[in-house]
Amino acid sequence: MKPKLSFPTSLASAVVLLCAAGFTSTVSAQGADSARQEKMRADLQKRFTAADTNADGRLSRDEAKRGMPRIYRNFDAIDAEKTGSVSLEQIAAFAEKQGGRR
Ligand SMILES: [Ca+2]
Repeated sequence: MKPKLSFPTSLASAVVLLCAAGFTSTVSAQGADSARQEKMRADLQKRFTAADTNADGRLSRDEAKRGMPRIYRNFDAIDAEKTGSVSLEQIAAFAEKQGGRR
């Protein structure tokens, strides 16, 4: 089997994409909106860290029940892969979807 040597290239483009994404959200036309979203993310992170009592970076159903009841109520929807725990990313995506609903 021939080793795939494209990794550095794809890593570089991933970095570029990430930077572009960060740039776009910072200079977004809806400045107030993205500032609000950033604050929401920061709040979420704080609450997530507080709720993650065993500090493994994921929220189990029990941890959600105690620390983030709203997440607990929607646990099955967020934990779509049924892993038994949810990451901050999954919660953030869920929260943004909820917040974006008008
Ligand atoms: Ca945990």
